[in-house]
Amino acid sequence: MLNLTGKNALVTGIANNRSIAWGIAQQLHKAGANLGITYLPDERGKMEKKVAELVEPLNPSLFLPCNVQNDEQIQSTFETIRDQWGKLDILIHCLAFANKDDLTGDFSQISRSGFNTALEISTYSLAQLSGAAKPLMTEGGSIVTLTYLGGVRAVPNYNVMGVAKAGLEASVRYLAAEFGSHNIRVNAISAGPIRTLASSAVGGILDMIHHVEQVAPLRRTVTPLEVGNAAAFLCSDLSSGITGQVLYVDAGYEIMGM
Ligand code: NAD
Ligand code: 0WE
Repeated sequence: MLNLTGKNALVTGIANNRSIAWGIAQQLHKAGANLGITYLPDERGKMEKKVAELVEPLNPSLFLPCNVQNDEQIQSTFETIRDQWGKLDILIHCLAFANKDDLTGDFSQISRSGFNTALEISTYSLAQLSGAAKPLMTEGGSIVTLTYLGGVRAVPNYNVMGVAKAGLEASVRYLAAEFGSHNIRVNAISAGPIRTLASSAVGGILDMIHHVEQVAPLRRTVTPLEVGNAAAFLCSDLSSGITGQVLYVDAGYEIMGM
C-alpha cells in the first residue's frame, strides 16, 4: 500500500490551484505525509497570502519563502527543516522560468542573459536544492522533479526551456548516481501539457492540448492529480528500486510516431 506516514516532504512550486505542485501536495497529504510548502515571495506579500490560504487544508507544518535565485532563502529553508523536523524524506522540485519573449521566435536569437535566467531557475535549482537536502535525508529519501517532452524533442516555441529540461534530465542522472549510496533516489516525471499559470501565458497552448487530445493513446490530457499520484509512487517505498529515471505521465503521447 502507498503509505507516506512519518515522512517529511518539502514541496516547491505552488502558485495557485492549477499548479502541478498543488496536485502533488494534495496526493502526498492524502498518503499521510507531513508537508512543508515553499512559495516564491513578491514585494507586496500577495503570493504568500494566496498560497497560504490554498494550502491551509493540508495543514503544512512549515510554510516558507524560497526564491531559488536567493541563496539566503535556500539556506534558511533547509536550516528551518533541520531545526523543526530533524530529517527530510521527500523533495518535490516543481518550478521553472524563462522570460516570456524567449518562448517564441528563433532559438538561435536567445540572449546570454535569457539563456542564463532559464537555466539558473529551471535547471541549476535542482542541483542546488538537492545538495542542501542531501545532509538532511539521513534515513534515505526521494527527490522528484518535473520535466517536459520539449527536453528531448524540438517542440515549437519551447526553445530555451527545452535546453533547460535536457539539462534537468541529465542532472537527475548525475544526482541519482551521486546520492544512490545514501539510499536517496532521484527521478523526473515528464508531464503532458496541462493548463497552469506558466503554460497559459504561452501562445498556442490550447492548440497543443487539443492536438494531444487527438493523438495520445488515452485521447485526453493528464491532470495535476494524476501527476501527483505518480509523484506519490516515486516518493514511496513502492518505487524503492527506481532511480535516475524519467517517468512519462502524458496519456501515452510520447510513444506515438504520428
Ligand atoms: P506554475 O506556474 O503553477 O508553477 C511554476 C512555479 O515556479 C510557480 O509556483 C512559481 O512560483 C515557481 N517559480 C518560478 N520562478 C521561481 C523562483 N525563482 N524561485 C522559486 N520558485 C519559482 O506552472 P506548472 O505548469 O505547474 O509548472 C511546474 C513544473 O512543471 C515546471 O517545472 C514546468 O516546467 C513543469 N511542467 C509543466 C507542464 C505543463 O504543461 N504545465 C508540463 C510538463 C512539465
Ligand atoms: O515547462 C513549461 C512551462 C515553462 C514556462 C512557462 C512560462 C510562461 C510565462 C517557463 N517560463 C515561463 N515564463 C513566463 O513568463 N511547460 C511544459 C508548459 C509549456 O510551455 C510551453 C509549452 C508548454 C507545453 C512553451 C512553448 C511551447 C509549449
